[in-house]
Amino acid sequence: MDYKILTTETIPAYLKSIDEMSKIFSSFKSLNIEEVGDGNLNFVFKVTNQDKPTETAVLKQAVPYLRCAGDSWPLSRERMNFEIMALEKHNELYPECVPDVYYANKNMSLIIMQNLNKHKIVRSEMNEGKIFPKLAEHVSTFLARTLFYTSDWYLNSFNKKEAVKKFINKELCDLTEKFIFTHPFYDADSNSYSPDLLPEDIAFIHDDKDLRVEVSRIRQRFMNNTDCLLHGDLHTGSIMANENETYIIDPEFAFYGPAGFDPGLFIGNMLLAYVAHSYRQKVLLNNDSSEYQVWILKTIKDTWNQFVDQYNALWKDHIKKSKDEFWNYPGGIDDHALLRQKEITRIFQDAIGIAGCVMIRRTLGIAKVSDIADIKDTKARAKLDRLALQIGRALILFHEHVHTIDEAVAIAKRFLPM
Ligand code: ADP
Ligand code: SR1
Ligand code: MG
Repeated sequence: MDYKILTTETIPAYLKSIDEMSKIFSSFKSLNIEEVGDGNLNFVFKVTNQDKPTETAVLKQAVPYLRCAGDSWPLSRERMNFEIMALEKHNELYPECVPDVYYANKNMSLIIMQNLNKHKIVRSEMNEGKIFPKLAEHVSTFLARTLFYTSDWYLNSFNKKEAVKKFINKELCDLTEKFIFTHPFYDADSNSYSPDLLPEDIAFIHDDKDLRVEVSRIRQRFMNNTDCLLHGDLHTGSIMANENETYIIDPEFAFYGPAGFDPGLFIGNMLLAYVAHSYRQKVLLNNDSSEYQVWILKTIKDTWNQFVDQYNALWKDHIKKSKDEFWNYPGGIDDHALLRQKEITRIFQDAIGIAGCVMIRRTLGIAKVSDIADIKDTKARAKLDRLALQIGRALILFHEHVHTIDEAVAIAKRFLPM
């Protein structure tokens, strides 16, 4: 079928025409279709058989433009091909935390997948002060498996290079290069600033030459380092969860890049939530304790530390099982520990620099986060923006000087004690 943009009206007939859908829906007569897309790029529909509500699915389709900017900003639909390929890989590596894909069609730039109707977007829930007890465990496992099993430490050189080629995601990498690593650091047209943020707050970032140097170095590593397959957009809006389960969705930015990128996005977004809760907790949730901020920082630390443990264990196990002749000598596995430690430190420092970029891009750049941007009191919002800028800048400038997650978190606490 040639590409057509689907609508709530045309979806039932389209689904009926697909053989695979008869496994999901026993009838197509009374489907309820609801557009629920709140992301920046695509359209997402929930489809439910009103006669049998357990028969349900989510249809996600890419349109040939950037949804949040409208059709004046063309963007090829190729992004859906990357989402399809990445979901397939993620499902192979960690099926418990990735939605089942029922059907995918590259011509139509769409996927039909499991409706995560028992799960909610983590960012929105965190805004309300909800705790996710398994978040660190699941996110760290996702990171360890996806970053290790797609890297040269595991794959043979030919397969790795084939995979890098398959995941050359030029357009979405270009968005990241512009919107995370470039525009927020000067007065670009695409930026937007919250109403009460003062010119000197913006100049604090835009006039800092050392910051431009460091950001350019981080962007250069992003553009040239093909460590492993990344999710590419692993923020708290790409995670759906409940108390027991966690799902990682929306990997259309997937590409081969530096291993620190995904952990850095996660840490940066969690730190934005930490900043937001210095206001949300007291004013919106009417709670004077800092318990929630404590949970956020603990989750950051647990995620990183559990990632390191699992990444190390996968790597060590692989070296043992593969009997890699390079390390296969008495004491070889102990010597290998030094390589693991140096490599993890490199990933960590990259992640901290990227977390800093995330905090600045979500404050001055085109795409905000609801944690802070939804706060109506513009004076309070500007205060949070200022904190995000201060913490983000410090993380970028000092990323090569921190060695533990506790040190990185201490930087955030220095600007914003609980
Ligand atoms: P975009 O690519 O535009 O960012 P997302 O993949 O982030 O789109 O999806 C947008 C929204 O659609 C999510 O925030 C979530 O509310 C909803 N959504 C996406 N996938 C699912 C799913 N499998 N089950 C339930 N809701 C989903
Ligand atoms: C204009 S695209 C803005 C952002 O939305 C996506 O979720 C990515 O984070 C991208 O940078
Ligand atoms: Mg999204």
